[in-house]
Amino acid sequence: MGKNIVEKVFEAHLAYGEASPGSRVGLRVDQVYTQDATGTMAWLQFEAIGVDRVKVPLAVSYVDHNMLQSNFMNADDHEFLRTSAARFGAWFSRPGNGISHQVNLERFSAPGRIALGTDSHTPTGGGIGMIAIGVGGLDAATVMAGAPFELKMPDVVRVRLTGRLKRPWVAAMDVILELLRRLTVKGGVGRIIEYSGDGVKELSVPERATITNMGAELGATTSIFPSDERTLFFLKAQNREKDWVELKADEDARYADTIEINLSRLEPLIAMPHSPDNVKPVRELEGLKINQACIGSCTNSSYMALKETASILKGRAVAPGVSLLLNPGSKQVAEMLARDGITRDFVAAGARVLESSCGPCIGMGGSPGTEHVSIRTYNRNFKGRSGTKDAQVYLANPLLCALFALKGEIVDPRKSDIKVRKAKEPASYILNDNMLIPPSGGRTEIKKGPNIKEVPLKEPLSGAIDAEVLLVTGDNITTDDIMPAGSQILPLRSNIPAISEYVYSGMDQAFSRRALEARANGGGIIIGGENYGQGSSREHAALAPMFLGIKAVIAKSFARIHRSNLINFGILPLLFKDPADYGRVSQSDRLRIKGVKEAVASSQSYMVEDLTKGFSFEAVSNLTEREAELIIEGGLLPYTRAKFGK
Ligand code: MIC
Ligand code: SF4
Repeated sequence: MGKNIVEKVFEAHLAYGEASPGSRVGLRVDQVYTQDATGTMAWLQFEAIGVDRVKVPLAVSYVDHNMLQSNFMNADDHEFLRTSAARFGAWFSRPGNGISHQVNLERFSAPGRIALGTDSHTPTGGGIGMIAIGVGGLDAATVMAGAPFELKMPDVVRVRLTGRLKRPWVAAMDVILELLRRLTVKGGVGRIIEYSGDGVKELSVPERATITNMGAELGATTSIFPSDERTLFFLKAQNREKDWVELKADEDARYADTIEINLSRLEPLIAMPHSPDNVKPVRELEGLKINQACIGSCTNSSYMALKETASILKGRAVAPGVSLLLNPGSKQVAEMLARDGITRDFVAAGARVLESSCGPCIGMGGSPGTEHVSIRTYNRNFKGRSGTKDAQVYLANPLLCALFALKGEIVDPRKSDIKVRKAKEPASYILNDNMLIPPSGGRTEIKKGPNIKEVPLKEPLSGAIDAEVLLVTGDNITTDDIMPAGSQILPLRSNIPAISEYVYSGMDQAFSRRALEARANGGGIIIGGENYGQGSSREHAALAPMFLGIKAVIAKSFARIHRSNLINFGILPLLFKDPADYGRVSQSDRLRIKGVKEAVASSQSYMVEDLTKGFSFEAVSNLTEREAELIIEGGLLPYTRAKFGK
């Protein structure tokens, strides 16, 4: 029987198990990369495991999120990351070198390999034919310490692309917006998206990477393109031809499902507040005034995309009342834009040029004003994520963002007299790796600033949970809701006691105070709806609740990375056996679950008594053997220490 690309790559990396949907597989990982906002914890955890040097062929520590230095904290973290990379044998990508996903695509990604990254947009590497999966910091740390990466083999869904992106104002971003429109933010859960069809060869690697990057918003484990002549062309242009291998599915490969998209028929699309799947054709929003346009980020920062965008801005001016920001994805891109006068076109039109970092995407500067409308080429528009609670954030391709910035409002681009000049894919990129520090001998002393605190540990699981419901949430709660980011909170990522004060602060100011009170009295429980914990890989959305004494989350369903993070920190993720029971539990109810340890170890079924209302309901956990062990031990750190540490 024929194999699809995912099966081929998984099989070539099997440490144990079988690459068939639904079974547990252990994978040998080729590359692990961290970014600073999740990386400080990952490297502290690596240190706590007690292994001398990283045990994967390639590890890279990037700095791209916490770039605003309004006090000592972020700069101290950068220094910690630099010295820990040197100590433990990782590459270090210095602040200014760019956003991890973009730099990794340019300088390290390779078809047929497996990479893990401590960021949910790691699947950007799927654009080059790499299985690239976003994980929590602790998962990355254990893999760097020598463990295989274990996961339940997802279903593989084929997206067959036909035609080509020939309509003006349509770009790669519209392909993924179309998929989000059809599948929603839950549509990819438990699945890997594999692209195929004649339309694939019409897309360059950077365009493919835009699509796989934002595939994270589908909830998919990852997305992958074949590796073909276009892949070879890109690798040659990066002087990495030797990393190329061909990768294609067999003719008779099998898929769980097939979705067809005709690229020739796509029209310009836009995601409306506050979810990337709230997609409409741009024409339906004609006339909406905008205050801000942001171009760049890890989603839409390729040299070609920005060159085409500059052709719209050239010789024109941004509308009064609109602030246009540019954050190029990497130093390589920024350097080429400068060399070719493209930065000049942006600046001349009135753009504010930011450094190569995440910036406004995560509220690290560039926050919109009160009730302002911001249109962005980024991948997420969750409420409040921009740093402004009542901002209205829309997502669209860079060509559209530039056009709207000039017009001051959303217009139907097809009626515009402005012509976009197509850019040719570069046959060579500027190769200047002077901000990438290779691994060194390992005698470096690790420097920790005063804001860097020890990783808290949880005690092993006890026999019963008797705790208070601290919050009942709706569907699609994001990790930005659970553990907000932004310029005030992000610098606290290496200080769990301090960052814990902000858990759920955007939704409920009093949450952490109530949780701490409950901690002294059995702890807390959170009730969630569908797709609980979607979005980022930040393990702080589990680690900080653990610190606040949360014992369990009972939800209708979980997002993959967040569920793993909960388990990694010893918080029990339970599912309502009957989703109708969700509506019966209220905030402040006292819940008791007896025999927890036995249920985790064997039946996976739990009788939850609502002591306040006097009824019981059933919950289940579907934990694998390893996950059950982790929960019992109090999380992955104590477990790994015992297994791999000194
Ligand atoms: C995001 O886009 O949400 C982030 C910020 O990059 C996160 C990582 C983090 O919270 O540090 C992600 O995507 O995983
Ligand atoms: Fe950075 Fe935004 Fe990309 Fe996350 S989505 S890595 S915050 S640019």
